[in-house]
Amino acid sequence: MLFLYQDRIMQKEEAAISPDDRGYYFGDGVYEVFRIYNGRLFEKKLHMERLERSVKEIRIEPPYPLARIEELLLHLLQEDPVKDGTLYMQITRGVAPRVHAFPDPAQTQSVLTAYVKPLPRPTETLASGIRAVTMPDIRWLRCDIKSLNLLPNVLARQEATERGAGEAIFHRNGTVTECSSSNVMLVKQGVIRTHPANQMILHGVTRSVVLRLAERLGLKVCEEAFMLGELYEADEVFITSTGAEVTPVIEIDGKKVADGTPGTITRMLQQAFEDYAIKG
Ligand code: DCS
Repeated sequence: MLFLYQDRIMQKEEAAISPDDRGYYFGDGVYEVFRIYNGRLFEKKLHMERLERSVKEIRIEPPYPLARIEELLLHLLQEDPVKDGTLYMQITRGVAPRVHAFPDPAQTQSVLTAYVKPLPRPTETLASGIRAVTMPDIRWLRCDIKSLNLLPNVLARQEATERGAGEAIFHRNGTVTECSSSNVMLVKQGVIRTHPANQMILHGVTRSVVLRLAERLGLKVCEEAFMLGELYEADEVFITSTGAEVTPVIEIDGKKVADGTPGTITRMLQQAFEDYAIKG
């Protein structure tokens, strides 16, 4: 497997990541997961813009200008082509002795790594939907930054898995935010509702694509938070993410969503997403 380390492509086994990397000590870094459809990076611009925001917000100076980073990622994909897959990339604050405060920028360079991985589309769960469980959102208050610190997300997804569910839906005092690695939307009386893109959620690329497609289809969209009770009472619920696309949620905390089958608007959005992303 090929691996991008700074501006060099190597075999993954050859990459030597320092134990003093601040990503390893503190999760002091940011990441992106791009979807690859038909050998091309999907919504590259939105991912690059989010990356730019993430590094800015945590005050990391990327090792190269972002335009150069984009070139490096494209070059990696050229060297390691896949039809359907993902490109994972991260930037950490770099290598320095373990001290909480930032290292001297004159002596430290941030570290860029990336790789490409084949990943088929999740056809089974797209068709059948998934079960979800709800959990308190115990994350920090800057969930809009795509940081490497994912421990609450990891614990939540593990608990969901142990409870036989495919995703954990987070709430803060009953207000639904998003999920462990996806955004969540409901449909009630024909209106699509999802948490506004503020500091409490990650501004998902798939979320924004789906909202755009919904509007194009003439569907009503409302970016206002909703409560757990409204989630249970929804006509339809679905999650969106780079990996999950538009995946129906058919059961929450052991209770069926409506009749327990994927909803009509969810199906429309899945189709619109497929037409837009895959058939192009
Ligand atoms: N919310 C959280 C907490 C996420 O981690 C993700 C993506 C999303 C929402 C959806 O965002 P995108 O639509 O831009 O994918 N999580 C990435 C991850 O960690 N693996 O795959 C996607």
